[in-house]
Amino acid sequence: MIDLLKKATRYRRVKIFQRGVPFVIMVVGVNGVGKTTTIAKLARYHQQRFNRSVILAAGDTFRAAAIDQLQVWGGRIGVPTIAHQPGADPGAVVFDAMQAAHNRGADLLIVDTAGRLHTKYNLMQELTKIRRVMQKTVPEAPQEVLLIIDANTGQNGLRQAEEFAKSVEITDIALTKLDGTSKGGIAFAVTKALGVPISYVGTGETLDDLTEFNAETFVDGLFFEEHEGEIE
Ligand SMILES: Nc1nc2c(ncn2[C@@H]2O[C@H](COP(=O)(O)OP(=O)(O)OP(=O)(O)O)[C@@H](O)[C@H]2O)c(=O)[nH]1
Ligand SMILES: [Mg+2]
Repeated sequence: MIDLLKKATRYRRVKIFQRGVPFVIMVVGVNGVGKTTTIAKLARYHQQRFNRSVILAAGDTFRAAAIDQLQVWGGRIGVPTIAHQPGADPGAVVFDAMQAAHNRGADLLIVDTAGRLHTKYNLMQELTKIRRVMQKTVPEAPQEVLLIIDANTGQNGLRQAEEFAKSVEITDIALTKLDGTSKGGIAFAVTKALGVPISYVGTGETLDDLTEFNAETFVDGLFFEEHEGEIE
């Protein structure tokens, strides 16, 4: 088990940041898994750890609150958020954001997306379109497609992952809400099914609650919790 996680981590795609070319992270996942929060955490991580300039794109135009939420986070961490009106074409938002990233010489653009799985055909179309729009400005974009999975979703998380993998090539996974009751056992199933590494772990609602995934720490966590349970 641990070997599987380690192996996936080893084969994690090398991230190449080129000067003058924005690195684009497209964040996908179903409603409520923690996409927007993880975007803010990731932006902060890249700012603090690598001193990168970041721009956010409010590609989830489906709900007005989603746009506001991203803008609030952007304000808090001091990064610009490119947004249009609710209901606007996500492709248009992403196009503007790509231009902004390019013109301002941003190192990193992180794109929020809507996660409505019930309209699978639309989801597929939307993600494909967003990708195409990105590639008009940066042919290799999105360099990272980050699937967010809520650690509490169990087997359903696996189904979600497979569904998204049909629409877009997932490169990385972030497992959120590991601070809750779940130990994140779904990590094994998803890594195995998609052959994609878990890169980040979310452990809370604040900006600092994001860590790089470490297979050993993760597996230790699984057993430590079980052991505690036995004593009770
Ligand atoms: N405990 C905990 N809560 C989290 C974590 N990540 C996100 N949340 C919470 O989960 C809820 C949903 O997070 P969002 O970031 O809005 O999720 P989303 O995927 O953008 O949701 P939609 O935009 O509605 O699709 C919020 O209350 C977050 O604070 C985490 O790692 N731990
Ligand atoms: Mg959101």
